[in-house]
Amino acid sequence: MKILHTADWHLGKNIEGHSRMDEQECFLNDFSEIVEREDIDLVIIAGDVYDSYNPPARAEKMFYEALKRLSNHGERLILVIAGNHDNPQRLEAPGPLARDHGILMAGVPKTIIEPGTYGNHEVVDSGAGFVEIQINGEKAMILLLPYPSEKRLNEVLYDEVTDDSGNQKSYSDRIFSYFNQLESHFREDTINLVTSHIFAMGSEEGGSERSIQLGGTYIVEGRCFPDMAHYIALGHIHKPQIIPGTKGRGRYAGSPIHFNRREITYGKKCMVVEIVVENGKTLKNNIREIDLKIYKPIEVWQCESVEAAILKCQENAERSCWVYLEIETDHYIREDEIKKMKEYKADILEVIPRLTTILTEEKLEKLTEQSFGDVFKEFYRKERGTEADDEVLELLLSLVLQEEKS
Ligand SMILES: [Mn+2]
Repeated sequence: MKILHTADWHLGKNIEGHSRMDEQECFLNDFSEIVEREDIDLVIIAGDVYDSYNPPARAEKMFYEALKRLSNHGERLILVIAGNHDNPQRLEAPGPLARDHGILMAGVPKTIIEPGTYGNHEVVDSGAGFVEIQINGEKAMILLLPYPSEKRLNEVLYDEVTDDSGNQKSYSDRIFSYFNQLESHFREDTINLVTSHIFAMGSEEGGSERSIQLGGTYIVEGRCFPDMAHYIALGHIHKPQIIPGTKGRGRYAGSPIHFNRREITYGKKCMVVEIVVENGKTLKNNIREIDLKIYKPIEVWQCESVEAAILKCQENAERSCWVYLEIETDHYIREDEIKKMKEYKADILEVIPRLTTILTEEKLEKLTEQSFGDVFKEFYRKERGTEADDEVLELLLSLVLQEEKS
């Protein structure tokens, strides 16, 4: 079975108020080509399909078009789980229509995917937290944990919320219990998979995730994931990486595009996993990363002057990129100067003035030349319109002196 793991599409997400949906559409087109080219059997989308509970209509349309193309009339199964950004009920809502296309959707941990025909394939068994699928004679058992908020997790754990002495179990311990209970569904003759949208301990944040861990309580340890899993497909972290403590079997696919300037130092990927199980033996378990294109890079331009910045905008007018413009200057950048830059380069996200160091030093020198008393006298004169009398000045200086000594 050939599986493609992706996550964190965040359809409809903006950057500084600018839409990224053109780029997301490019990604979705290329993504369906990858899926075709790689001859994928199962696509797993591990949460955060949308960026918000209330995505723009265009984002929803893009998602449905992509699903339709990916499924290829039910030829290929697609499993979608909700992330912390998705509205779980809304994500599941098109389920009845999606089923004919071979699309399985799970919004919350207690979601049960009904057994039966999905597109050209079968769901042979299921319950809260697991689904067994059959694709061309190959069987896969998938443990599912759509984004488990505290409340959603407790709805499926019943007796597992407290330990033997009645103390509340830690979040990580509860996730451990959850998978521990479900692990019995894994068999030797099935391809055993896990998918969730969760923050795994020791993973490195990409820089654009909305925190789901409050003071570290929502972090799960690598040992929480079942040992028998051939592959663990996670969402939430936007930087592609191996999940610590999973012996290389667990991955974050990461998001398909750079969402902000903190992310531009690393590439974007999706994962192709090939697993072959025959007569209770794992004959193949390969993970391969596929690099994704950068459609419209986020760039930081450092310019030595306003004139240099305008020139750079002019020279790069035809290039497609988002720009943070950092400009060294000794004055506030004027409206008309910014207008000129934006005439050449519409996709300037922010103009950031950097006061030149020479100027700052000069100012400092000027300030330190004067004694504190002189600076105060000047201030008093300006504020009150009269000279500060010696008594006030002495009192102030003695206070300053005391403060310095203590
Ligand atoms: Mn995300």
